[in-house]
Amino acid sequence: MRAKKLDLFIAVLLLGISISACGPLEQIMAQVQQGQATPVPEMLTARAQTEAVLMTQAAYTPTRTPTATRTLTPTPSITPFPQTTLRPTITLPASGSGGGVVLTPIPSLTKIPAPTNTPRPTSTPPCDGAAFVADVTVPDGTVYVPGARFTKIWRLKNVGTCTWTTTYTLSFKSGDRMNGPAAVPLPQPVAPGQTVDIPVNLVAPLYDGSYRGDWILKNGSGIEFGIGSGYKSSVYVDIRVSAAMGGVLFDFVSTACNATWQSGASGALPCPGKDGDPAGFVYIQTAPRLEDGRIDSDPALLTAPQNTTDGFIRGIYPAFTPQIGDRFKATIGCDYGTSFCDVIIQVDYKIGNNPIQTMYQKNEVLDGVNTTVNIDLSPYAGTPIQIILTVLSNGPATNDRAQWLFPHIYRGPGTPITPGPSPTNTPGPTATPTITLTPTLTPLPTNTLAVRPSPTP
Ligand SMILES: [Ca+2]
Ligand SMILES: [Ca+2]
Repeated sequence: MRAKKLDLFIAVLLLGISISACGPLEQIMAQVQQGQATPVPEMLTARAQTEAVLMTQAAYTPTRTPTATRTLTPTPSITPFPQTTLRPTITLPASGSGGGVVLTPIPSLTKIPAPTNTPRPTSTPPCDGAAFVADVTVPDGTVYVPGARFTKIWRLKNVGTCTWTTTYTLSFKSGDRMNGPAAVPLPQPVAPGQTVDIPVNLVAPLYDGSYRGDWILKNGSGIEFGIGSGYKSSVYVDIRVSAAMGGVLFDFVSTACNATWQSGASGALPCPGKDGDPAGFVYIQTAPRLEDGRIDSDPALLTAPQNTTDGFIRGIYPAFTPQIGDRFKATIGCDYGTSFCDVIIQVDYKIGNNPIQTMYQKNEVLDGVNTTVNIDLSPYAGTPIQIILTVLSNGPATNDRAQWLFPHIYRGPGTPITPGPSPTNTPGPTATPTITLTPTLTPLPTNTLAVRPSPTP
């Protein structure tokens, strides 16, 4: 129907044009009349109708038939192709099926950069604002053996308008503290635009896993600020601990109060003890100063024998079963600043209810020199032994203050190692000077000492 009406309309139009212009149709019609052409029936019909229209034109004004409102067949709205999400797991059939479909794998998810690494510049820098520059040490994911000591250093830039004084700190905020301090002061003032390296001494946890600690800057008033958007983000240290690499198996400092401390005085000594206690005392030094005046980042045990001639102090630790290759390590000496010190330092041990025996001994005086202890425990492999840290006053006990810098048992990585030099991958920075290496494999007879406490006080 529509088509016919449209044809008619077109024909009328054409006729209209041809009538006024005496166009080709008129000529054709003339030819038809002269028998020179055969009329197309529709043409004739059209003409007749056109004439009818023309004749009635005078009768009424042609209401211009509103051009048939073109009802557009609603073209199907273009539905956007559903976004084909190609999962990496889609397995395409082997080629040859002729499909020729090439699935472009979605680019792997881009890791959103950690907030700490994207300092966002703002137009108006605040008084206190920082930007992360670099991990100077310990890049993310660094693997450590359990108990390893390491120093994390962040390089940060002052992008604020205020100078960071040394009252500013980098403070622990959240996550795993890794034996770190609550806060470290900035090592030097940092003017706007300058960078600073901020070191923090940390200890890897004792169990396998991933660990992260977040740290934030604080100004002199204790107000936190950081890096990134709004200068609110912390910086972090991110490590992994793997015992497969070996590590510190026994820390005699952090477990000091698990030991039983005794001297010639009656009863067990308190732990930690009180400096100056005439019965003898033990406590932990967190930033010990060695005989040469140097401050070490490892903790130490300060031990003083009972203040009497031939006094002693000893700490009997819980039993431990060494494996071949395990080593007892420590640095020993006298406490810095002691006016006089003359002690005998011993590593003793006890198996079951047997008498105490000595595996190592060394006379220490305050001479500016410390001694490195490195004992192979292989002779005791498979046997539960109680290691005993002992200090004898070697005569008068006045000012006898003995220092044990980070005594611990170290196990090398991988398969058991044969007795020999200590593994080269000692965890953490070796801050202790190697003065003398004393691998005393043969336990010394206990009766070589003129002065020695009786095993049963
Ligand atoms: Ca002495
Ligand atoms: Ca010394």
